[in-house]
Amino acid sequence: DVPTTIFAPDAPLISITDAVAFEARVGLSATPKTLSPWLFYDESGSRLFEQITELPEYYLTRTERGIFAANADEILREAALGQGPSGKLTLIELGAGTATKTGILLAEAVRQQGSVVYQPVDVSETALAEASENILANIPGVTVRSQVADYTREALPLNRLPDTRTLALYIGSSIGNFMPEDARDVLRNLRAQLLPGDTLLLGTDLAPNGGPHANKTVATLLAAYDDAAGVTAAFNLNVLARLNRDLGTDFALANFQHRVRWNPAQSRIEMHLESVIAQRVHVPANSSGPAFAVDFARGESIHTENSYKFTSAAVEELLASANFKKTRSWEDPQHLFAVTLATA
Ligand code: AVJ
Repeated sequence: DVPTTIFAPDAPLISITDAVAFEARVGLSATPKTLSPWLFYDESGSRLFEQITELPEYYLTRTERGIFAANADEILREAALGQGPSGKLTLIELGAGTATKTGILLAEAVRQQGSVVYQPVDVSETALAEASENILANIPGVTVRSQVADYTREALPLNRLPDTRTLALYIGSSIGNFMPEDARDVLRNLRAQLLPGDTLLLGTDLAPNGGPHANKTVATLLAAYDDAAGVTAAFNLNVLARLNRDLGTDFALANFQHRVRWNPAQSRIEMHLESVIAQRVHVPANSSGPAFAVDFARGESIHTENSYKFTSAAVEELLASANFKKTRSWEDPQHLFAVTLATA
């Protein structure tokens, strides 16, 4: 269930280490300082994210899984509507990671149509290997065709049979990491590779609801990103450990603190790493340029992640901006999370 490593859409196409060097140079020289969330997902960051998905405060993963479990039958029937009688849905998943939640949908597709082709796309070869091993061992009837690719840049490997529709899965609230214009561009890129009648299933975390009977308050959100066990803090700080290892920077992790803010104007959770003292950090020369120093004032922070929270109107609008038409959506009984089906 680890999300794909997402490259900043405007970074040049280069190796992972070069991309880390480029991101660090651009982000740490900027005002305010930033680092892209894809930098979280090295090996230990990916392991920490798996732990986050099991935390009591982090409701997202288990809630989306519950929506799939309750509605897989309807979701797949709706996606298959209008398909030729001999056609079968093919499922493709953007940023599949280890695809733990996808199994529910795949099993249902096998139940409805006898067999299914599943094409997970991810930049992590090891995640894809784990995904296909799990699926092949547990769900008979699935043919897995993994593709190592960065879906924000590369065309998807769609090999179609006549009468067959594609259901693209973009789940796990991965879209929430993108600024609105970038989110629209990712969906437009996907849309350009689909045919009329193909569908997209999009998973989005919902904005807090107002009023005295709200199921989701700002406090719910803050707790989900600042858990009592400190796993999310470790996940956030791990980005500095990664830069130390990959680039030879000298971040002292004890001099930074995990901070979470709700930004109501942008409807997003923000994660920051706040410098607890005035300090200077050194970045050695690398493929992206010469050595440089980064000065932090006490209390200054690095903005490491945005996690956008959507109203159902905002989801529909985002889909429309990429030329998708919402057909149906499903939510959990507490309206924490939404899964939306849209047609190309
Ligand atoms: C993987 C982007 C959906 O935004 O909730 C979890 C990442 N960050 N805890 C999210 C994350 C902090 C997660 N996404």
